[in-house]
Amino acid sequence: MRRTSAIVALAAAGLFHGQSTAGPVFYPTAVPNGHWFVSTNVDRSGDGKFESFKTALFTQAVNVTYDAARADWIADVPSGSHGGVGSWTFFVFRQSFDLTGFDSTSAKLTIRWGADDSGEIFAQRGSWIPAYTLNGGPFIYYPGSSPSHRIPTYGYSPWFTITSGFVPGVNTIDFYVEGNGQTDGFGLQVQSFTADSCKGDLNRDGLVDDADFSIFVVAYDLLDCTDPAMPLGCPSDLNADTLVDDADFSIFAVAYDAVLCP
Ligand SMILES: [Ca+2]
Ligand SMILES: [Ca+2]
Ligand SMILES: [Ca+2]
Repeated sequence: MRRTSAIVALAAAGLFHGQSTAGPVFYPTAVPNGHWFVSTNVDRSGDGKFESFKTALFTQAVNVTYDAARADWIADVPSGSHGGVGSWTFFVFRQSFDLTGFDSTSAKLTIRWGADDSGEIFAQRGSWIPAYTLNGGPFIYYPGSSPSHRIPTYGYSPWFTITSGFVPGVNTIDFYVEGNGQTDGFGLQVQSFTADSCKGDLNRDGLVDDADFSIFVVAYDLLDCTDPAMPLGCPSDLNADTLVDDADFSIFAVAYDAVLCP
């Protein structure tokens, strides 16, 4: 019992200092509420046109209900339909997520996704190839699809990992999908999302400043990461050698000088 109590106490101490070792959070489309939003524009003359996508009409996205195999997909309405084939429907599916307290240059997001329609230019499916853009960066096509080799996107792609294009603080990813007006939508699943902690940002507020220094000096005085008073995970041990000493202070000083997390 004593051992259990000690572990609980250590965990509580760690949480109190904001030193949770949890990674950043990105939501699959299975849980759209509060996380996934969609800007929808129906334009019968807009087939395949980038200009037809609007980013000023965002509403809460909802799970579609027309196909049990797509229970975790989303659209602006449960039917995913807007007047039938030929009512080209331009969706921008958006999620914003927060990397505050993390080193954005180390972020790795592993996902897979699918979209209806596929831009295959037959059977009146529309001609836009589904693609995403992270923080306004280049558009990245559905895996394996390109203007010269258009493939169906109606099921989940292979898993792939996004390792660049992240920025400090709040990030935004947009998926551009053109539906043909009938049973349209978008699905995304998440395998993992990881990022290193921002070195020196011990209270995880996106800055390395005096508040962090106050936390660091306490750990520096304790020195040994195995000291029961040390916060869980010994986050002030910036070079991971089980001691909080001058070597860590040197690293801390560099981050403190930069103030903003990378
Ligand atoms: Ca469709
Ligand atoms: Ca901080
Ligand atoms: Ca150390």
